[in-house]
Amino acid sequence: MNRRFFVKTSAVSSAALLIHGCAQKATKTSNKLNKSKKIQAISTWNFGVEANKVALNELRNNSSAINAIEKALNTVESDENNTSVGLGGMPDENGVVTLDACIMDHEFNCGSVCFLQNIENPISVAKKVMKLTPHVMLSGSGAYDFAIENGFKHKNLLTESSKKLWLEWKSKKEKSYPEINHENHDTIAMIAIDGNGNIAAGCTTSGWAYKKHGRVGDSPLIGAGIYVDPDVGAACATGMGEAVIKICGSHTVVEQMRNGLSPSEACKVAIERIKKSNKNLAGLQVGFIAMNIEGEHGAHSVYSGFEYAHENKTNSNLIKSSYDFEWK
Ligand code: SD4
Repeated sequence: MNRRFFVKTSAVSSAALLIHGCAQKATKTSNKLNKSKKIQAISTWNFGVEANKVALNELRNNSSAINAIEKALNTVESDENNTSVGLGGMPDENGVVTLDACIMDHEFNCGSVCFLQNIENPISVAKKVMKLTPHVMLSGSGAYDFAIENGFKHKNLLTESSKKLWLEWKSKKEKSYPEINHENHDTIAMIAIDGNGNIAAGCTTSGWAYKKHGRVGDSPLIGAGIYVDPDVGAACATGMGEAVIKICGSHTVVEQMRNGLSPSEACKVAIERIKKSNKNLAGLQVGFIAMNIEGEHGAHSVYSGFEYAHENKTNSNLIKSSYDFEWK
């Protein structure tokens, strides 16, 4: 292992563990937001800054949180320069772009697609699954057929530049997976609160570059990639999906907030579980973002390098997540 691990102790981390180990505060049951905290969005990585602008524009025009998230994530999916989501996303080991996405509103309605191919905007297909079917998740060719039936267009998502990189990777004798961190930040996940104080979340990705054909990550899994509880708040994950699935990551974060932890403290508890459940943490980056129904937000990641964007009516910020280990 050629990484230097050192623990970054912080007031937040000790407070989180102290609070977690001691008496837990009463469950929050009110979903009434202080008016000044209404209308805001957080999203993963630096491409979240532009996505949040789209979401805030929608929210200012009285859009619901879930519709604002869909519009915002569509712009990232359709940006071919972004090599980790939708069009131009990095393909799997066979050179096939396969997409995972899910969305959830403030009434436990949710929809999801996984292993979807040749459809540019999987988050919108996920929303249609939620609205038009009695199901939560459609996969592969079934998800594709459903999308086509509902007016989505077939599109080749493998751009020339992604194809070139994939061919270079394929020609190497020693194949390694690109590390998931700031150089290769897959997945946009977003949480938004609308003018009625309703909270929602969504997530969309082309997943781990050069993954095995057929591999599905955490991003389409309700409870792993995202989770929303209208009495508590919402959380989203990014990073190595296998590790997030093992601990039902986003649900874990929301449950910690239910027990009285702040969003960043709750994310830190989930990262502790990631660390406990994986013997080898080399290169295993996972980050969580969370927002409670009071509009407080936070994040925590295994390694440095994770950041999230926040935007409300007056401010737009890219915030460095707290973390446990220095990257490299
Ligand atoms: C996955 N969680 O497919 C996604 C990838 C990701 O930053 O978020 N990378 O496992």
